[in-house]
Amino acid sequence: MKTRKSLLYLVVFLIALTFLPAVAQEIPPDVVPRQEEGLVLVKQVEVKAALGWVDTGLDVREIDRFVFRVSGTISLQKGNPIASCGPEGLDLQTPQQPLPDRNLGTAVGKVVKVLSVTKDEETGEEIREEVTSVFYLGAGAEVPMPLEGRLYLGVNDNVYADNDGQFVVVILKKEKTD
Ligand SMILES: [Ca+2]
Repeated sequence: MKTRKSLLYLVVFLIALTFLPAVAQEIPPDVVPRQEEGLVLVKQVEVKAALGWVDTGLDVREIDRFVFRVSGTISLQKGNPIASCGPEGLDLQTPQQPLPDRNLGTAVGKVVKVLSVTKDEETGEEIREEVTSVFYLGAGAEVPMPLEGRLYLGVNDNVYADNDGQFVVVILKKEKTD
């Protein structure tokens, strides 16, 4: 009886195997970087909505042009059914967001250039003087880097702790055409 059961499992497994290629094709085309002329895949980054700004680990230069493709669903308030949104965010703007004129919860990026790092003599605390430039991504955008520095990705929200879900951001770099 036991062997028959395992045989049944094996058959089910083999049938499942034959369907695997079909399943693989169902991945949304936005997530899989298409091989396009002039575009080089740099990396794919998971942007958890509850973590605030995510460091991509990429140092960019002003001459760099990146193409971002964003997918996924997040919640801007865990448990609230109307607070769920895709990379374009909710049809709502608040003055507190990093980009106040864009939708709440939309995907955004920023470049941070550190000008100086000094230590407070008394508290020992690190004082960073930096310049920041935030830009819009939505479901996808081509963005010339506004300054030289570290690239971060996030969601256009000012209260992160109550968020849930994540965006997946595919970062492609535009090759120079001239
Ligand atoms: Ca929130």
